[in-house]
Amino acid sequence: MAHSVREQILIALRQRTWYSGQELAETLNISRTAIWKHMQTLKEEGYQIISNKKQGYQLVDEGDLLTPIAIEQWLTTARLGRHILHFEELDTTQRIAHEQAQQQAQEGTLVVCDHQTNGRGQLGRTWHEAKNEGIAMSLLVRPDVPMHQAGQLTLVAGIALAQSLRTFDVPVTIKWPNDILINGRKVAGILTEMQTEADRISSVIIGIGINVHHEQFPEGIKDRATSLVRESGRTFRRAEVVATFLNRFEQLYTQWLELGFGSFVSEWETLADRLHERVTLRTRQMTASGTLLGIDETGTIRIETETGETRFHSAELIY
Ligand code: BT5
Repeated sequence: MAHSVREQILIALRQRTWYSGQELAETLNISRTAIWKHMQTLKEEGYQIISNKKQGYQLVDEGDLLTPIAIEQWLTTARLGRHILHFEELDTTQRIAHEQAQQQAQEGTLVVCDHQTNGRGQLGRTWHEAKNEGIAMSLLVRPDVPMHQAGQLTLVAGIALAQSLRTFDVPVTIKWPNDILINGRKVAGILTEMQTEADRISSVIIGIGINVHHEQFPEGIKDRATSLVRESGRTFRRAEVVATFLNRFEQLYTQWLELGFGSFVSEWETLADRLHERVTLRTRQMTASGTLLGIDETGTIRIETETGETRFHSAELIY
């Protein structure tokens, strides 16, 4: 991907403590005045850059930006996240990702935003976002698999998200199928939506919302929601969290395409919340209680009820 001038300036500034304006101007083949103007814009965007006449410019802190260049510095993927669309404010990243999918955007296109005003959950529910506090992102993939397997991507993304958050020492677990919890409270949610053509998958949009800096949540979710900062007390850079997820997800996505979902069952179970505990589950038709046994090689949940092992393809755990 070609870098903009500002991105090239940042890449240069990251390489050493001081960079003189003259040297930057020569390297990028633009005037010193142009360099100065780009520096002002970068500062307005949130980059902390100091300067003095003798030494030039120094990048002191990159802030907590979700810009492509901020994400890219942590990215080791080959395909995923190599085309990033960043918005300061948006109704929902899912809408833009669907549009991108229809416009033949490449696999791995990522839509991120700092303030999502109308975030979507499953079944018409909403996802709460506070400006610059969390991560709202939608990833476009185009898996060549039968349609009925697309839902497994929710579980694969959940494993990748849980594993990547654990690398930050946060004790997350997965509540089947799409919630990531810390100490029983929801820290992230996943919404997978599919576009089809005839009877084939043309794209899958994996939407992920992660609470990062939130100290408080609105009425209605405040007893059930939490954030990475609240549970760990440490600081996070959202761009690093996004890239760490993408790095992991690319590996697991490839594994899923090559080996199928069966290869994830035991890993999922090690991350599962309330494994071997009693849970209650609701489907459209009924409510059932029993011991959570795990999942099968298609991603279906397995519960030991009074009548024996029962598998549910589409249901919701209630707790
Ligand atoms: C989800 O739905 O958990 C999927 C959330 C996906 C959000 C991402 S953000 C990027 C992309 N763009 C979108 O528009 N959406 C995706 P569900 O399992 O239906 O859970 C929704 C329920 O979680 C709500 O009804 C609330 O009870 C609760 N909830 C809402 N916001 C929350 C938050 N920030 N933290 C924890 N719980 C929340």
